[in-house]
Amino acid sequence: TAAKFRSDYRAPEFLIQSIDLTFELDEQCTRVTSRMRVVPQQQSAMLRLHGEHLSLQTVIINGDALSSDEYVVSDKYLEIRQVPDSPFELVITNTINPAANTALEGLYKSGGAFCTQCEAEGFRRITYYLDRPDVLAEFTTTIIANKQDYPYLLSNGNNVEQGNNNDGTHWVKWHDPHPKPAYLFALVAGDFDVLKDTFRTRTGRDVSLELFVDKGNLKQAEYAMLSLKNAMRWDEQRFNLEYDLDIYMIVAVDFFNMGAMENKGLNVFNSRYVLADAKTATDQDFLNVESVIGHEYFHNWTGNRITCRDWFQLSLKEGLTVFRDQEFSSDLGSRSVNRIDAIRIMRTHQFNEDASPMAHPIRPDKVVEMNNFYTVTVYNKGAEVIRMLHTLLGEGGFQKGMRLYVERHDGQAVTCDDFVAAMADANQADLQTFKRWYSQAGTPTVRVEQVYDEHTQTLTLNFSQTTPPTPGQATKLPVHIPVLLSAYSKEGEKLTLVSNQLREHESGSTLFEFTEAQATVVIPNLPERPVVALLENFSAPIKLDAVQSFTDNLVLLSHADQEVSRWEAAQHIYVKLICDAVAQQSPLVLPESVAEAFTKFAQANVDPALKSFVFTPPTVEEIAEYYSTEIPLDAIFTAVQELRQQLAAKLFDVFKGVWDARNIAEYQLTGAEIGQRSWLHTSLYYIALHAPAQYSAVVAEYYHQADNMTAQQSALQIAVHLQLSCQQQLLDAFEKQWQDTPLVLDKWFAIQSSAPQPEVVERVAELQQHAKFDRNNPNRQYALMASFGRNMTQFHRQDGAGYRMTSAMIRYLNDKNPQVAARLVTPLTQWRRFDSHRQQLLKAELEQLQKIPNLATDLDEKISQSLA
Ligand code: BAL
Ligand code: ZN
Repeated sequence: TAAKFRSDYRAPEFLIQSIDLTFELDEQCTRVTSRMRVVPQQQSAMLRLHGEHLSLQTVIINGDALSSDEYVVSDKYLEIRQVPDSPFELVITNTINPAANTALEGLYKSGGAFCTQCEAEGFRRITYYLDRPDVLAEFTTTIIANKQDYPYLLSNGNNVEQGNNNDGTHWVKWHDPHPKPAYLFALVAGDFDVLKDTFRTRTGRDVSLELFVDKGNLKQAEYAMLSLKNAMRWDEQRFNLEYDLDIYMIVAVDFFNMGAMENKGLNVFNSRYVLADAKTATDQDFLNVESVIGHEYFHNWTGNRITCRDWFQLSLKEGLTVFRDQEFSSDLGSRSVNRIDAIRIMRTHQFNEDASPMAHPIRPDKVVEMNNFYTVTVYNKGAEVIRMLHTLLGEGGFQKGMRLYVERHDGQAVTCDDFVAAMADANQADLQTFKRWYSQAGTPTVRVEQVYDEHTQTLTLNFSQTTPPTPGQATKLPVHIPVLLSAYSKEGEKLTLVSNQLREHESGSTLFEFTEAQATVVIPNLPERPVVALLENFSAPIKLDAVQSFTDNLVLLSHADQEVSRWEAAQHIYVKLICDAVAQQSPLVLPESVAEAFTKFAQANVDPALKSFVFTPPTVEEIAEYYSTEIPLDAIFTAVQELRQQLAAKLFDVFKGVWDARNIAEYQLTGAEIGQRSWLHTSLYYIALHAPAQYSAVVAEYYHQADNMTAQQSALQIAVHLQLSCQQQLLDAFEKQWQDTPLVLDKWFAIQSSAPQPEVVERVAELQQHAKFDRNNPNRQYALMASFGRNMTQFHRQDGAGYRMTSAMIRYLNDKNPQVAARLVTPLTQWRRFDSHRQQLLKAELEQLQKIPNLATDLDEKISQSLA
């Protein structure tokens, strides 16, 4: 399949002013009638519409039916040879087969309901259209269906008319007054329970809120509704943005490739981001619901009102909206916890992608299959790029930029350049160098050398930056890096840093803007060598290469102002211990000084959530990113295990103290309680790791008395990942209790496939045969197979069994659901980074996959890129 290039963008030759759609819903044969007003933009006789997996029936222009020699239908397009050069009416009728749609793009069945997914290019599976985001039309949608099976018929905008027919069908007509691209179209038909509420906007308009869930699940929708109202209020208060329709609907479905979709006025959600109660959802699940509900709501302005000109600009809406949802969660909950979570995603998953054959800038230049670009790079690195703008401009400057962006571009389809221009113009800022973050792939490494001169009482910081080559980008330019830093005395007092190269920052840190390949920062008036916290709050998505002693890091762990900096200090210590053990091929030993300081920290009056993070060392996957070639996987695994064992042994009394002092009250979803639970479970993990025989029964008892899923899941995971003698008993109990609750059973699958033991490969193979493992349900695949793919040590087991099992599943999914298949192939594509034995096995597997007849473009792009 041919690649598309960003540089080839051309404005559309035709616009579609309005589209009036009628759906006669039927499982196997839904008829779609589309009446469009087409407006030619230039002299151009031929009109080419997108369309895939459709059966065309009729084409009518200005009332005249075309004969079949007046158009050409291929598997991708409908080309009408001759159309008028002034605005005309085009009516197209076609049929589709929703029941056969296992790819879950376009119109499909999820359980008993019809639903749609059109982003990025799914609308072309519904009808022939100009399926590109810069064609914005006013949509009217009429849905006709059997009333008994489908009492709710939903689409975007407002319900303007409805009625009954005398054949058992009924119909509803929806009108969306806001012109939108086709990817924001949605239709849902089914029978649901509905949770209703209202939200009064700041200008006093009442908006109806409706949340549709499977029958019997109403209670589990309450938290999502609360989160929606919080999101609506927050966007008014922090971003000055108000909702613009009279109704906002959310539908939860079980079969969904993504997390959720921001269709105008009618979000469709993967049920895992809607349904939550204490019995079935963990603390993290609740937080995820809040964040995804917020994310989709925030798209109403950043994505829907202002959309993307073309799909290369995806980060325009996604990076910005992730930034907005992160800020929402941080304003409502713990800012530090949210930041640490975001940093961990960057270091494990995004750094990995940036070092992979699919590395791409947040604004890609070349795309074969758009579905392959809904990535941690576009989303999470994209959000980090927005966060850097926020750091550089401050909250006030950033909001000024946002206001100008909305003022200039409301109702338009625009580019990342337009966004940066609004930020620059509103602040008279020069962001030319900054824009390289949009065009360069790869993770920059920033090296910092510190030299302290006692005589002049001066600290010199020598900065240098390099970005490694990535596919298609051999050489890189320096990027504009905001470096936040602070300094402390040995005793932990904060020092003031004054230099004309630095400025005070609203975060409490000092800001250095590093824009060249090299820079030297000289800071005078420091009577002693300071302890410096560098890249505070992960102020740029880079790898920091700076030598810092354990002693300095321990000062920061105990005294840094910001919790994130305290956590970072512990992480630096862990990384150094692990990498040194790997390099020296010697067992990892936790130095006494570190153990002592960690003990003090664990007993200090510190937020338990932070303690829990500090005692979570980096994963194997994260450490792997410190190696550019030939990842010493087995040695890293051993060192990480040794580190955990050392922590467990040397701090056993501390963890036991936390456990023994536990005070288990009734479950409450407050920040304080979440932090307490997390620290308690971390402590239980360590004592069970150190004394498994003694604590197996304790873990089992804790499991059985638990009244909430957070405790239940933690106990089960500890039992399984530490192979405690109670593990089978708990697995059986969990399975029995939750076999009919799919979202909870997913946890049971995921815990087993992410276990660190070698037998996990065989176990996953067995679980594929489990009666509840539905290969066509993306959530089941993500729980079992995607979790396994992230289990780096077992996925890469020496004998290649993990590779073979994964590629067999990819083979099955190739023509069933290519999007899911392409997600599973990612860990195979990184073959170049392993030893020659694994390289051979991986490469052979990829070469076999490449030969699949009718290989999906999603897979073809990733495999070809990897083997190139
Ligand atoms: N637009 C796809 C789903 C999301 O990012 O919200
Ligand atoms: Zn999004």
